[in-house]
Amino acid sequence: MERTLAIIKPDAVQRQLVGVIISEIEMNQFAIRAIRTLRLTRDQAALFYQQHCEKPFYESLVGYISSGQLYALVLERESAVEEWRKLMGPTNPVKTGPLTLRRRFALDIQRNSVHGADTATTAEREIDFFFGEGV
Ligand code: IDP
Ligand code: MG
Repeated sequence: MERTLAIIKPDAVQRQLVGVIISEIEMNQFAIRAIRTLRLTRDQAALFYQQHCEKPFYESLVGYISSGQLYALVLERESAVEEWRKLMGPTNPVKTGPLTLRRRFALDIQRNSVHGADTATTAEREIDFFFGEGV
């Protein structure tokens, strides 16, 4: 069993897609081990995405992810990191291929509805960020 950190991003929360996304999570054999809703401050958002601080879209990304309520979730299953990324689909919502969450719900490359950690190590760091140690 492996854990990953998922986020239902503000664009999806605002469009009331939390329920359908959680249904997809449960239908794909993930166990929800923790869940919380919160709004990040700008400083917290800047810290969460600090790996992207050199990118041209960084300021805009920080503004967007701190623009409203989000849901952070700890998901557990076999190969959770890879399986959640597969269910989310590529960063840029494409028009063809499997019907991923991002293909179904993303508005554009930035407002792409869901986040997933990229490795098991990153997942544990992101779980600490949202839930503190002990989760
Ligand atoms: P990921 O979320 O698929 O892991 P990353 O490259 O880690 O993608 O980027 C983090 C987030 O930054 C993306 O989910 C998206 O919201 C935003 N983002 C990535 N690339 C761009 C871009 O080219 N323009 C605007 N926003 C972007
Ligand atoms: Mg990433």
